[in-house]
Amino acid sequence: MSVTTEELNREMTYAVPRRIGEYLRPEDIADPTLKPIAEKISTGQWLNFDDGMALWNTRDIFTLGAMANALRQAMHGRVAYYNINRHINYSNICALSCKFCEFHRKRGEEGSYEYQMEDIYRIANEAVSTGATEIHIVGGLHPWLPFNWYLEMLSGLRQRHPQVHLKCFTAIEIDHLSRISRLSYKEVLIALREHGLGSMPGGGAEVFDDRVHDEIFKGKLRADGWLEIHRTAHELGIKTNATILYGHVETRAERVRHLIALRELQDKAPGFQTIIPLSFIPDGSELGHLPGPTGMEDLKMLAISRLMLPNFAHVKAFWIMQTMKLSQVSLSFGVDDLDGTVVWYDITKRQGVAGNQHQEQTVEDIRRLVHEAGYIPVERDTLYRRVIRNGAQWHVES
Ligand code: V47
Repeated sequence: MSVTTEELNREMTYAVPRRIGEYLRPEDIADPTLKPIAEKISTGQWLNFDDGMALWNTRDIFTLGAMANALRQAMHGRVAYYNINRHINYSNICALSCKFCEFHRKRGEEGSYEYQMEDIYRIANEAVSTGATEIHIVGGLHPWLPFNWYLEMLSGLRQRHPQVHLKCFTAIEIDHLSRISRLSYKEVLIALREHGLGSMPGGGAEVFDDRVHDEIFKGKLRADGWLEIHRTAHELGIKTNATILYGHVETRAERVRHLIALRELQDKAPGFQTIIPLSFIPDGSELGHLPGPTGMEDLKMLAISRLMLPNFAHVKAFWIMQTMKLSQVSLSFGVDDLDGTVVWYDITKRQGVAGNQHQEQTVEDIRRLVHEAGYIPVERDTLYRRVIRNGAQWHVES
């Protein structure tokens, strides 16, 4: 099934926001507790903490979905974005031992690994030869790699592949680089950008709450540090993403407060592109006894993220965590972006899946499931510009 240019152009008019009311009729709101919230959404008002809690407490998943979908459609029409990307997790050796994380290892521990520069360049070459427009690089807090190693990696990649966008390092890694280089956050970010950094991913935010922090990721950068690094990046004109890791020991109230903190930073220092709610995968972690979020909880989290963050352009379902089937359904629950082809992913692995680091979606599959859900697949680059392909060549729409 292919999309006509006319169809695409019609859908791409989302740049001029449509009226949310066109998509949300008062008679569609079945749960009366949601009526005042629907009114606020239709009139462009921001939702407060109590509204966020009411959204969590409703059992009316369809109305919640319809409200999130109304906002999604007003912003993006029926466009659903994906990209051709490759994740590189350069090492799992990490000074931290977060309880939710299955990825981290200590030096010499079974399963620890560290890529050589040549490995990284080889993977990047493979990715570019299969059409990747983005390389997403994150790793553990490596105890002995010097700051120059990171700069060399970026400049080596930029030299080899000038067209490819390098989305690298969570705020946790930026804090680590600042400590080992004795440079400020601003100086670290400027140096990384000079060597090829294009933007920052949203990882490491977890849940902005001291209780949760001390219980399951003690020792990691706290909320204020994470927010300060993203603010600094935005002030330098570096785009970033944001995440929330949900479905472990946090409460629903803590989730709502996390989203409000992100919204406030975006208001004061805009620069976030996308919120990515990360569904906790317990397998293999110290929290392996927890059940992890259900499908209902996943859909609610995605829809509530859309509704609480009207000043974020995009909501992404990261299919590695929400699964591809639920991500498809989530396109009608506020989600407009499905991340990308990924290929290899080391940070989370589901048990019982053979060769479980190989986690790849083909472009054909992504496009097929987007079509089937009634949306129009649009390949984007990291900065959400449409990618136009002509054989092996590609450029972005200006
Ligand atoms: O920071 C770790 C999370 C994050 C688990 O910016 C876990 O485009 C679930 O941030 N279950 C890394 N999540 C991934 C990430 C990301 C992914 C895709 C796109 C983007 C983007 C960012 O994964 C970590 C941590 O919060 N994580 N362990 C787990 N067991």
